[in-house]
Amino acid sequence: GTVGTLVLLRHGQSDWNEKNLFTGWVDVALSPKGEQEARRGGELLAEAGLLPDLVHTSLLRRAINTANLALDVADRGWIPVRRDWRLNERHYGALQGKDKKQTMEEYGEEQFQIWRRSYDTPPPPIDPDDPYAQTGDPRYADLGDALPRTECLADVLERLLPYWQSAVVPDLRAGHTVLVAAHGNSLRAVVKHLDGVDDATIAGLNIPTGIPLRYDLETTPDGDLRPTNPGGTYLDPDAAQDAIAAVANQGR
Ligand code: DG2
Repeated sequence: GTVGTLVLLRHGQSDWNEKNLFTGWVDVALSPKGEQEARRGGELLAEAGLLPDLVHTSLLRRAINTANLALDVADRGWIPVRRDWRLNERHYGALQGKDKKQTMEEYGEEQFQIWRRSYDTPPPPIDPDDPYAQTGDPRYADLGDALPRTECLADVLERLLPYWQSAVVPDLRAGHTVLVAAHGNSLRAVVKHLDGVDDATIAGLNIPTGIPLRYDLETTPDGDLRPTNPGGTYLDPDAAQDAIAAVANQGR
């Protein structure tokens, strides 16, 4: 039968989304437009009567603050929260802090798209002394030598799934409405897993900022969770269409 309801929410526009810079694990703030998108996300939740019982976020302020703004508008700011680095954005390696358009011009469109969207080719690793590396950041102290220096989407899936299975799935199986506030590429990993998207097709799938994506889940005969609405349902489908195209065209 039907179990819980999952709501995926990519954070609103960040300062570096606005400036068109590769971000990854750099902890940038929401832009004023991003804060507005987050509040709009909360309105959409309230209008749909889709009220989260629990929220999971990454350790990055753009996701944390998006969840707070959206939930406050929906009068759900009081629900329990869990945060984990495993929901962080994909680590963008040496590209962190670089301009997307300049990178495309310097390395060519093909290499640029491989770095952004290939399933298993990571960008070059970041130097631990780079100002945009996370060396010494106390929130990652537990990772020690496992602190990523770059990641491809396959790496994100590998580190995200243990948290997914141990923390998010139990909340869904308990019948809750679960909000996951995260990032373009960490949410692409979730969608790939949930919808069983193949490695080539996932390259063409983009997640817009600030628009809640709803999945109703049921248990398969094997005991896994699968969506009754494959691909999910955006709460504002028209806005989602335009925003998805904008993400796909970044750098051009
Ligand atoms: C963006 C995604 O991540 O960039 O790291 O630059 O969702 O945290 O803003 P987010 C980044 P693209 O992979 O779409 O270039």
